Amino acid sequence: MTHDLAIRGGTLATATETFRADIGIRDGRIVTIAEAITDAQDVIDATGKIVMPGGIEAHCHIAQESGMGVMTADDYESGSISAAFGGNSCIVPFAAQKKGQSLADTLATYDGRAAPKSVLDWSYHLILTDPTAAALAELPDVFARGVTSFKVFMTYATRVSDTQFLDILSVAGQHGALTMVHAENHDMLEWMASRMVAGGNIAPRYHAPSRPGLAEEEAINRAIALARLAQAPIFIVHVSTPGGAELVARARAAGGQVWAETCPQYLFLTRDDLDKPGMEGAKFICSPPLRDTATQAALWQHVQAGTLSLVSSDHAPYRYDDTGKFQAGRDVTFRQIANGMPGIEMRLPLMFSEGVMKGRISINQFVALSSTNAARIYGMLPRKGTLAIGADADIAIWDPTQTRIAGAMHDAMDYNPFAGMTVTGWPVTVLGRGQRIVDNGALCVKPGTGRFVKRAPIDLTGRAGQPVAELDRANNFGATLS
Ligand code: DUC
Ligand code: ZN
Ligand code: ZN
Repeated sequence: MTHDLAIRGGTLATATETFRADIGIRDGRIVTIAEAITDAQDVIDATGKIVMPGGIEAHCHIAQESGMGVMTADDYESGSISAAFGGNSCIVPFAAQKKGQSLADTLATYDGRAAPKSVLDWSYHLILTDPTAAALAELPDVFARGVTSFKVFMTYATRVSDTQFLDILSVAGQHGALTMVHAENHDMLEWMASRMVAGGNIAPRYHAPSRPGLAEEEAINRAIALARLAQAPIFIVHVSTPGGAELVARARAAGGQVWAETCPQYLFLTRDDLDKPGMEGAKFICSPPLRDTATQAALWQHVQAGTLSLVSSDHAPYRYDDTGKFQAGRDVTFRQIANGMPGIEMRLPLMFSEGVMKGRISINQFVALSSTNAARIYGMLPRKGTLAIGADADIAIWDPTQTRIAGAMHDAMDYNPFAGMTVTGWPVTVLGRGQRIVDNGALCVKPGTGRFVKRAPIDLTGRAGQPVAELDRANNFGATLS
């Protein structure tokens, strides 16, 4: 049996083991894992390198208009290329419904943006901003297409009411789909931001105190309660507070169908980064906002303990110019500045360097946080997210000795919020379905190489969920709930 490609001499790392083996690839899939593979047409020498499943970037905004109507700087070409240079072999950005838009039209719009351009395999999470009865009736078709996760907002003009949230959770839950949520209490944010601005506190740095951690904690608590009542799984995106993470930990310890992530910006940056001269702080405006070093330490503990299943970039690229951050002008309050920062290429090198190299997490935890858990939660295992016979040969080969100082990335951005940081360990080769996407600093494929990934429902095995007494006919006088 010959192989199209063999990766030889490397140390393999999965979410559970680290071992020495060669990998043999045929027709884009892993077909052999053996001590030595000698019959391959093409060979990559991975001696001294770590061979891992390619990263899955499951929270990124690409070719998407924000709630304020600002288009991201990255399209699927630059976004996927930047992701690949950062060690990823698959991306799951958002397809955002506009008010009045059908879900079929929403997905068709994003297919048109992704298919001709993505160098990586991709899927979408659907953002539901207009959950009308007609839109909810379309959800089964969306699941059938393999889009098995949805995002809703508890803040912004695109927020859903608690009733709408319950309806979405309920329909999603019936189909095994996962509802993702941006959890911040809208009214608390509005009240604080108006007081800030009324008091003349308009510089970018006031973005942070205008969005108190308490607003996140309140919303996470409510989101978990709503999901419990709807008996549906939920995923809390970009957790930025110790209190929020503790609520997730508590629900999970009780068997709740609750998952969550944090992002590098909450582990590596603080609100002091917002306090730069002039408007420089605008580069660090993201929501939830940057917090403090005590928060960083607490979030690391939750990463280590497994409360937080993923560390995702929340890549939301708006340039430091009038196409992005300053689309409403420069003479504005922090409230008019576009919300979000880039990070799709830095996520994994930062986590490797600060996590694995500094002994905060094992290499296997790194693989879980960067790839395997995303594949499990978003219905892509065992095809993606692991090194196993039959899996897509989506592989990242890392040089653990390479040290770089973070600078310009391959995205379409004009700044890198992590610029100047020293990172040790860098992905040198990334394969997508056995094909070299990036190799030693060079892009090896044309736009459009990626394929849409049809995803399965979330695997709820081992998470029984938390009961609600009033849903039990023994406790509700035998009521029938329709
Ligand atoms: N939420 C996100 O998930 N990304 C960018 C901005 C936001 O509020
Ligand atoms: Zn969000
Ligand atoms: Zn986001």
